[in-house]
Amino acid sequence: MKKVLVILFIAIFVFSLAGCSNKSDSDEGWTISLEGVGKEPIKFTNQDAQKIGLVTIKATMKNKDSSYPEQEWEGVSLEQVLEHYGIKNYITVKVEGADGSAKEYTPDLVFTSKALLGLKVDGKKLNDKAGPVQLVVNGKGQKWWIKKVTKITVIK
Ligand SMILES: Nc1nc2c(c(=O)[nH]1)N[C@H]1C(S)=C(S)[C@@H](COP(=O)(O)O)O[C@H]1N2
Ligand SMILES: [Mo]
Repeated sequence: MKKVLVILFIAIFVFSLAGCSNKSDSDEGWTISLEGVGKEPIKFTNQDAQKIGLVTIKATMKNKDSSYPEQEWEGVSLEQVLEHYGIKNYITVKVEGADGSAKEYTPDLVFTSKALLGLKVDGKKLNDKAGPVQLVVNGKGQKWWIKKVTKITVIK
């Protein structure tokens, strides 16, 4: 009986280790509600982001004295996300954070700013205040960089 227990414990230990090692940073689970596309909200997950493909861009936050350094952001292109769901024409796309704070972005801004659902900055996961997903809006001021993105609404 003792032997069985020992083997059981070893098995549980080994399985839990395997579970941990399988999880890479970018596998961290998150869901963003994508609304205004179909009748029901779409659950856009980290797995969907991987499917569309992650990109890396250099981005700077605009500042009056332009003293913000350029950062390397990894994430999924907002434009590609919308294209993935068949959205070509829209008036604006609204991006909202967990606190309910939101901004609207025109297709032109999405394109020129290379807007990204950012997952990593300079190779590091985002902190709890901003992550797991922060909108990256290259060249725009920090009020546009919505933290803790939870909802995206397409306004057609
Ligand atoms: N979710 C969310 N993101 C946000 C905001 C907010 O209120 N909620 N404010 C924006 C503005 S106006 C600023 S100045 C920065 C502030 O980030 P900080 O609170 O980490 O300094 O976040 C931007 N992103
Ligand atoms: Mo701000």
